[in-house]
Amino acid sequence: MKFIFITLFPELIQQAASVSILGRAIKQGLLSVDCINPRDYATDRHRSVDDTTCGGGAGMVLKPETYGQAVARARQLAPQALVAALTPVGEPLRQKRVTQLAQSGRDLIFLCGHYEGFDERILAEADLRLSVGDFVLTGGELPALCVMDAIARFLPGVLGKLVSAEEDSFADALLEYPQYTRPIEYERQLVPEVLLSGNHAAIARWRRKEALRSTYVYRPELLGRMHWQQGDGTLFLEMLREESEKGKK
Ligand code: 4GS
Repeated sequence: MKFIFITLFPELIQQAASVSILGRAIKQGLLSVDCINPRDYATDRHRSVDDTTCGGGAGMVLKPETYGQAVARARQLAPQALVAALTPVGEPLRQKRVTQLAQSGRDLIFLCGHYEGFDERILAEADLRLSVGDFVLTGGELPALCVMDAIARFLPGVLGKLVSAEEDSFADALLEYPQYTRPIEYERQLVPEVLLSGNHAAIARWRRKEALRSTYVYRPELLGRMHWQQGDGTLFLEMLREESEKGKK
């Protein structure tokens, strides 16, 4: 899969894409990362990519022409690509969209702004607008890297083992259960005994219950979206009873 970043800071993308799992995957040719700098299409003496805002007020706006030409170039390199703009106005990114984009097999062109907003006519080029959360960053590069990273995990060969269909947490909208490794005692805290029991059914039940607990405690709003499995009701009630016992102590 091809990822093309339209960005004023290609070095930020190239650095991030050069290490760890993504770095290795790119070396192996499992995905590719290219950058196109709108500044390369600026024509004036100062190579400007922004201008003052129509209607007045402080702040600058990214001009449409240079980004427009950069998108045109990106489309030449990846004619079937989807164009995604990173903006707080976009659809909040969730795992569902990530797997859908990975399965589509379409290349992606990311429109990254920096400091300032896009002229609305740049956004008209985008097939989708994505946000990584309700907060404001200095640029769209980190969000675009987040999107690529999340998709890359699903491309064949990128992770050691295939990502399972149920996929850690989130596929069924539950958080992960807590995990432990050795030592069995660390700073007077023990690994839960059941995990050392070798009883695989009991371990599976414990993990499911703790996933329900984490979600209930930390992200209760996710419970509304989760897929309930056979046996979840019992585990959930047990967990609720334990939590309310804790509250009494
Ligand atoms: C996000 C975000 C963002 C908005 C870019 C202000 C520079 C900045 N993009 N998810 N101008 N959150 N973009 O904060 O996607």
